[in-house]
Amino acid sequence: MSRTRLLLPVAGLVLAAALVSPGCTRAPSGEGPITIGFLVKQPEELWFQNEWKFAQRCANEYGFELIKIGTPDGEKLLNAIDVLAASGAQGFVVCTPDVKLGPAVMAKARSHAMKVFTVDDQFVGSDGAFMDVPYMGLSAKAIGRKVGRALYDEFVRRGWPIEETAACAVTFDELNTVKERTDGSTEALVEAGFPAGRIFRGAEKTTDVPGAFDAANIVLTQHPDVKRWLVFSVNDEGVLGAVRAMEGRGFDAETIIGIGIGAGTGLKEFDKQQPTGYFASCMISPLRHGYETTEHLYKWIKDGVEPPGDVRTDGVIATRANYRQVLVDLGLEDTARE
Ligand code: FCA
Repeated sequence: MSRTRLLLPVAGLVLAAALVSPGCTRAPSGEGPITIGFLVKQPEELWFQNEWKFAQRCANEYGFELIKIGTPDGEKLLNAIDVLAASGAQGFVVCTPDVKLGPAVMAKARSHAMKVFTVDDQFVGSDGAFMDVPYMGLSAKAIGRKVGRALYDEFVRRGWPIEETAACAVTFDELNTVKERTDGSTEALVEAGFPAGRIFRGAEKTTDVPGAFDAANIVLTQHPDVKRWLVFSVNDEGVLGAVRAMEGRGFDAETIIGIGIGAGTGLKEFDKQQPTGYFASCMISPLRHGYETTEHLYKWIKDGVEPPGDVRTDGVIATRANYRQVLVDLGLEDTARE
């Protein structure tokens, strides 16, 4: 029997939850089979698929059951927790679709005596402060700064005249971990000497390629005089959406320097024969975010080992020239682009 079940958010989940009374099938910690959930806000995003892949590797190695559910909104997330409980799960790793759901998620988890480990996006309580729930996220400001520094270095290397150049920042300030990234890039660019007045921000409604495409198009319409663009954003999707919008207006690899943050989506650009405006990526680790979070939760459930409260992971800049080696170094060579 397969240890994996991939459950998509369908109405049946609600029914399944309603049929089983909370907690009645769950084995107490330390005895019986262990089942863990892994809930992600954007199951269509490669980052989250890769987190699932590495969480599954952890489940296979330790021999527990992993249930993966896409939870793009609050209702689906709360329903999924009931479904996990009905399936006997003792806990779950979660990247929430909205950080403000933290108190509701924790109340629901408590009602089922389930343990929770948060990944990528940190729960925020009703007082606006981050909640004290185990968390693994990015060193977001430092990663953003690396992107800003690398953009500036390439801008200087190409000898672009500043009066023809501007930076397009595709932002999503509602979510702290991604705001820190674009703030860090802005900070590093300005510190290096790029004029703050030539950094134009476009707020995206969703952190995906279409959201970034729309945000960048507004910036482009507002600044038709700009001839060369630096591009940064909250993730690979943000930079790719902006690059696609720029291509639609005649910009290309010669006139765009885009640097993303991720470990999959942007790399597809490096496989294209002709370089595109996606110049580099700050590569982050879905292996750590998928495997280690799940491992911490498993040991917490099985052996009562308290997980670390707050772990931050770093990123490394990769270009067309060296990204294959960076993939190997990060242990991602087999999985990042499947
Ligand atoms: C957030 C972003 C994702 C990914 C992750 C590490 O959840 O929305 O794209 O960058 O952090």
